[in-house]
Amino acid sequence: MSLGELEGLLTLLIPLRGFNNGVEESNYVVVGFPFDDTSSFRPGSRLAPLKIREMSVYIDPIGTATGVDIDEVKIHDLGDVLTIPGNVTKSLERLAKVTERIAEEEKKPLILGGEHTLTYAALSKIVERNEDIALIYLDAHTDLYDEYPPGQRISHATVLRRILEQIHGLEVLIIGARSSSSEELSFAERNNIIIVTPYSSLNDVYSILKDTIKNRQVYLSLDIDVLDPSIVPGVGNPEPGGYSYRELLHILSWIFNLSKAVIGFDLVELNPLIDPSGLSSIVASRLVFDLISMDFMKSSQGQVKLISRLL
Ligand SMILES: [Mn+2]
Repeated sequence: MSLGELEGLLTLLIPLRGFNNGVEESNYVVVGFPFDDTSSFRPGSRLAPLKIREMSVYIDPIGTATGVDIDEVKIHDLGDVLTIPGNVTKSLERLAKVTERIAEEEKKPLILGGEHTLTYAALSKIVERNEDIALIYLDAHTDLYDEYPPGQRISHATVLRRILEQIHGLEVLIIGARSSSSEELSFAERNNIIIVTPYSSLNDVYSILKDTIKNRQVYLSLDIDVLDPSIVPGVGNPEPGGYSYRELLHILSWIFNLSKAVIGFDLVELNPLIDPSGLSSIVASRLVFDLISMDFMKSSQGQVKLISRLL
């Protein structure tokens, strides 16, 4: 990848875990999108990419979910997109351009938000290069408002609606939602979108995932507020009743196993400003490692199998 083409669009203070693998040898390309211009409640997620990288230095390289040593995986950190605070359109255009370059090089993008609005820009470029994708959208919220707040068409509460308007024929499954509105639910009903709540049994989640993915390629969009706020209090719009970390990892492992491949991911909505203990940021960092580790396991061993005994 020629970084020259992206000159002026990126900045990097510290790379994830200090990884300095070259882009050519890496399968995974991390990029941050420090953007929270349309946060409806409590802004601060623009600081998440930096915080996730900071915490990534302090956690151990092997997570017991997969047993993969993250230090053995080739990961390149491109840095953060230089967003323009106050200019939503231009900031999203920049992310779209960066994502397009990553996709052109056939690398897997892992985008660190920032708020959920980024999925609109990133996914549009992924879809251009890959037909027949299922979008698995893990989120406490349904993000299907037409305008939120009224007058704002592009925001983290409207992002999924904008995606569905722009990308025709995209199969979407929302998992973990426990907060919505009648406006959003009637849109979902009109568009045959299935919304699975955390009160559904995990067996049912597996069946619905299987019926939705049908061995296709998947783009995985993970709002960290899908986890319970007792583990991740540092989010803009917390909702009780979320998944435990272990439940989430089981669900993620099924997504990897049921899909032909996961071709890109984003992790959004961590807000370090309301995370004084650092817990939420540490969970986000571990989740980045677990996502990459599961993808690495699927690519190298054919399936993800969570480890019940390490030794
Ligand atoms: Mn959310």
